[in-house]
Amino acid sequence: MFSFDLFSEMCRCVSAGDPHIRTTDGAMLHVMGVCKYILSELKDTKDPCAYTVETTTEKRNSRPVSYNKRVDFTIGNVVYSILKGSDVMIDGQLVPVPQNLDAENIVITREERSIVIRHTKCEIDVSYDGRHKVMVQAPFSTYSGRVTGMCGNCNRDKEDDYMDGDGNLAKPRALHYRLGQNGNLR
Ligand SMILES: [Ca+2]
Repeated sequence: MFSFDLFSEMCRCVSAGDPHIRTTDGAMLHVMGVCKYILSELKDTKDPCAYTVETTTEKRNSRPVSYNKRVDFTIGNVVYSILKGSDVMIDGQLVPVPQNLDAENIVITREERSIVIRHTKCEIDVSYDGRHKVMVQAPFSTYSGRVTGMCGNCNRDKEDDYMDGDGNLAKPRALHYRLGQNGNLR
């Protein structure tokens, strides 16, 4: 039932392709609409490691699906963005890579094809290859059961990752989310 051998100490989620999301608990979600949505979030405002990772998708060519075109990682009231083509912005301003921001505990590097934004204190990694693949990784010990968003709650139960926008459990096999402009799924 469980399949976390490789990443048992991490909550790890990938959104790739057109896009398919493999949640932290191993569920597969298929998101085809064009919108901005919350991939992963810890909302606890008292926790300095609270964060939000949002992705924005776009149509490409005439295909009836969509692709990740941008990821926004918000932590400590700063928004770190990776754009299609791998440009990086901090609070909306383009910045060169690499960046080592000691005060913010942020390191931004290029690793192979991807840009990786790492919060060193909270141990959160957010990466985007500038084309379609977004990855979020955070420690299981800190975030298990506390996070929300398309990536699921990282409680090692994949069945409860199939939630619709109202928090109702959807049938896994029937789950092909088609989101509208405001289809913000949590
Ligand atoms: Ca779960």
